Amino acid sequence: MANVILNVEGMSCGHCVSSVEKAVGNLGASATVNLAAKTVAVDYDDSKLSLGAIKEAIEEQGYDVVQ
Ligand SMILES: [Cu+2]
Repeated sequence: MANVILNVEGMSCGHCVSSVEKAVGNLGASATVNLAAKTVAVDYDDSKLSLGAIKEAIEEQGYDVVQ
């Protein structure tokens, strides 16, 4: 398992939080958004899922993964 904290721009409300958490959840990972800090903490199985796929899922929702 791996844990990363991504800096994500553009999240502003509860709707954004649930979109991001759902998109990452659909990949079989778990995401916890911190709106104030503009971060998304992701726990995932790095033998099954790449970090790139997670970033892509977040960006598909319309947010920018800064790192
Ligand atoms: Cu929002």
